[in-house]
Amino acid sequence: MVTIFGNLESGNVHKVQMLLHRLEIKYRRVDVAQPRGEPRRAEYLKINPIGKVPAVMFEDGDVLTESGAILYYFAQGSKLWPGDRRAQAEVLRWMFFEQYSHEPALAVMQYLIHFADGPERNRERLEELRPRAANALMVMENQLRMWKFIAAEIVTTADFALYPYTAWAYEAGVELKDYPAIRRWLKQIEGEPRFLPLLQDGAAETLSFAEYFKASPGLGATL
Ligand SMILES: N[C@@H](CCC(=O)N[C@@H](CS)C(=O)NCC(=O)O)C(=O)O
Repeated sequence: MVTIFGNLESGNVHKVQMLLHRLEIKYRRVDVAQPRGEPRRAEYLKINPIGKVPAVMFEDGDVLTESGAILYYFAQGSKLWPGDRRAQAEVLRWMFFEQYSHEPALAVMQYLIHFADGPERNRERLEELRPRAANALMVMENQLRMWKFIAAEIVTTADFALYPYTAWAYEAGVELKDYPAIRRWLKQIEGEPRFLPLLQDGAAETLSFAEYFKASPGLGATL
């Protein structure tokens, strides 16, 4: 079985869980949580030297990291990844947008408010990120006024990439009332088959950090 490393509070992890759940791929999850500093622990750095979640480990011990690369890998051959080269580039365009312009504003704001030292101590950084988040959301809003989904008229991997931190915008201190097309799009995704709500675990089995690493101390070891 594939193993995914990451916690439920991470949107980057959730997008991978959403996709695996949608595609009915059975997996187990090891709870590696940023608020507890676990991605930076020596045991986990052997799996992902960059110290971030998500990572996935295949049964042979091969590891793949970066949520976008993981989505790409699993979506191949499904309807979530288009066959046409130009359409594929469009999906990638939005996935790169998510990683460079959207997630670095919305995910960081959410983290600063809920998991770091709190909004008061991070006021300056939050003020700096707020216009960037608004800009990213406006770009999405304009696209979604014309298109049903973000990269096509049907749901694609790019929608999975963008869903979690957009749906969590209120946790980043951003209201979506001025973004009606985004609100419509969120509802559409929530109405997709086998939709996995935020904070819900889709894993067949879940292990704590301690349980997994006690049993698998070496790189590539599987239970
Ligand atoms: N580009 C990476 C970003 C992953 C990322 O930033 N993960 C956060 C949790 S959402 C993390 O593990 N942070 C741990 C840390 O920075 O200490 C991806 O999309 O997979």
